[in-house]
Amino acid sequence: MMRAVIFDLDGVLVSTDHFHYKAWKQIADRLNIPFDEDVNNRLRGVSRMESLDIILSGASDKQFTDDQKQSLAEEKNTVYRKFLEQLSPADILPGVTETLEGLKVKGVAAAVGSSSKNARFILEQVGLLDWFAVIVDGNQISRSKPDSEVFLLAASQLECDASECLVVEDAVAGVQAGVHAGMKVAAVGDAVNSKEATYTLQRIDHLLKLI
Ligand code: B16
Ligand code: MG
Repeated sequence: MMRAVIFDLDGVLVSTDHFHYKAWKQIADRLNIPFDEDVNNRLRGVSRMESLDIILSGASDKQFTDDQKQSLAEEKNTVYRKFLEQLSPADILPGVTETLEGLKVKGVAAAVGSSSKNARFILEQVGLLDWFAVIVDGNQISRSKPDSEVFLLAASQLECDASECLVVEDAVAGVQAGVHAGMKVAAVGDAVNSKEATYTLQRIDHLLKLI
């Protein structure tokens, strides 16, 4: 029996990838490193520092110290946080509120499992914070998706077994993280082509039929 749904945040509940893109683009352009939507897609579900490493791998002729990388990541986050200030309830993705309402009616717990250190701020900005019994984000984990840590920690805080949790993910790395955790995974958005997902959802509220 499914007792909890653990939602990824970015790309599932709210989409902030255009803000990630604009913030990273400023830095990549200044450093003369190629950066486009394809590279940006590879950053989905991946931590900030690992995202920076992926971007910097496009400049194999340049070397960066750890301090320089730290400061580039901080610079990106400052620009990104400024964009996040524009978020409002209008940015909640279609079907999300109906899905959360449906889960509440069925008595199924809702949680968030996100790689983002800004997850709480984003949820607060769009007014979704109170819907979730548990929120595990990038501040509480040491290993990024596709590692299972974020989802296993959420399950443990929910006091649920992994087999009682369904993960909803938009990133291939996130689908893998859910599978590694021993959970069923519903793929939405960019992840629908993942062969590893248990279910593929054209609309997030269709998950109510799976519970
Ligand atoms: P931050 P998710 C992820 O969120 C994003 O998909 C990914 O692009 C980003 O690099 C990562 O959070 C870290 O974000 O810089 O805010 O800590 O999809 O796991 O909710
Ligand atoms: Mg995501």
